[in-house]
Amino acid sequence: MNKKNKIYPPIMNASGPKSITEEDLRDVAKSGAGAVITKSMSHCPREGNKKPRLKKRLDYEIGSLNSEGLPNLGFERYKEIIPKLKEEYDKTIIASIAAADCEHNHSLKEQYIVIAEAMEECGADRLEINISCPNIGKEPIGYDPESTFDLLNEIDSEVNIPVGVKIPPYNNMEALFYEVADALEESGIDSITTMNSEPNCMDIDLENREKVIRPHNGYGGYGGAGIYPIALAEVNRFYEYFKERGDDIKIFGVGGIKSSDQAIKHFLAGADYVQIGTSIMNKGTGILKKIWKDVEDYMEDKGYETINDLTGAVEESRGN
Ligand code: RRO
Repeated sequence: MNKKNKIYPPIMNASGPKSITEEDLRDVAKSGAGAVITKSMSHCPREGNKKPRLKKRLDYEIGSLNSEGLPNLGFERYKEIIPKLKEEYDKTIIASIAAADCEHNHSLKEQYIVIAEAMEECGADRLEINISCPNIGKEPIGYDPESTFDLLNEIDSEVNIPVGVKIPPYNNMEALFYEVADALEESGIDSITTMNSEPNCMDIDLENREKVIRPHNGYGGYGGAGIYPIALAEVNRFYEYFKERGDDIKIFGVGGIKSSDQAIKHFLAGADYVQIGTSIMNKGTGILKKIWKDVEDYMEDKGYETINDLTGAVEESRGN
């Protein structure tokens, strides 16, 4: 469905760090972000997994590890916060939606739909449907092409705002990549956000010989610097796939962006927008303005007039 909404500047926080509380969201809204995205919200409020569940800086600054377990205020609370943000800041608001077992009778699909409708009603400009959380105990929907199609197609037909989806990495799953890409294309969605954290990763504290996080036997989602080459390839693979088929599905690139260099590479690989998670968590929302300024300087220097000219401009290696 064609329900366009342009975001400028095309840089924002990633759902997760700095996006749970009203204060977090105001902090992003006041920054250089072109859009504000919420932490994925569920039907019921959730406390999340037992701590320690987050290691913000892994050794050698190679990224972060988390098994947060979807802590959030529950959709009813975001329904109150979003209209305030809309009124006070001139920013696109993206509601990230997930589903998890809680004390009521809705199926996971019903939860997504109830929340999606509530978000449209309260003025969210876009949705990002999270089907890739690595930390709530079940195989993410994003690894099942049929359920992915079914869920997204239904949500897209229920709301009149653009529907995006946040997907997991498919880096070593060639056949699944094509099945999911087909499902996404056929579902009618507006955009994809690639990628969520790399699932089932681990680190050890050498001093006390303990795993650094506690839930799920110490395995969690890896984000930040080290996933950047994986994310870049995911962005590029989807970009090329959609381009070849003539699809206008927009791409939000996320994974390992620390400075303008990585942001520019995400755009060159095919991203229309970029999101930043781990670096915002570690350095604050002020980095958004700085990164975007450096991207603009690069564009001016290289003679790119708009970000559209940069998106997907990477060329094959000439072997130099
Ligand atoms: O809250 C989390 O554990 C979490 C989520 Br919902 C997600 O989508 N990705 C992630 O790395 N952590």
